[in-house]
Amino acid sequence: MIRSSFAAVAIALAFGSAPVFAHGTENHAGGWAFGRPGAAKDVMRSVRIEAEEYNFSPAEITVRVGETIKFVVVNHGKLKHELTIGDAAEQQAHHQSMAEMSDMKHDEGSHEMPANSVHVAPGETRELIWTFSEAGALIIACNYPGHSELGMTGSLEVK
Ligand SMILES: [Cu+2]
Repeated sequence: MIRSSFAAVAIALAFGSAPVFAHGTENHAGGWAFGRPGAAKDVMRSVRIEAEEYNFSPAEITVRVGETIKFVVVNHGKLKHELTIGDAAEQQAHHQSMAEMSDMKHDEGSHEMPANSVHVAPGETRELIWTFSEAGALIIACNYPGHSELGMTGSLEVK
């Protein structure tokens, strides 16, 4: 618990965001400040993201305000990975919630993944559709414990 808190703070610091101790946008019923889950019929383009231990490629993505993007996440690694879209506070909140769960719970799928995340098993390809409503500097991250610290993060700029 202490370790994961430090890790989350490290992520927030690494991305130069403030405030470090802000609570994430956990009130998902009220939506996300940076956008919303998109519909397949609204997809304007796809962005393919390759995941492996421990990086995303590309790690720098730029989208435009108003765009609905289909992220196609391919896991070439030997471990499960996930991709979460969010601001620093959102990433910190999800990082902590995943750190508090056992692997067994991940496997059972008992953890309800928020709509801004997608889990991808080794060899699988999964999609995440998102509509970006506001300009800003977002982050993509894999929040499996330890992964973002080892490099599974990237920048997602909304222009
Ligand atoms: Cu990962």
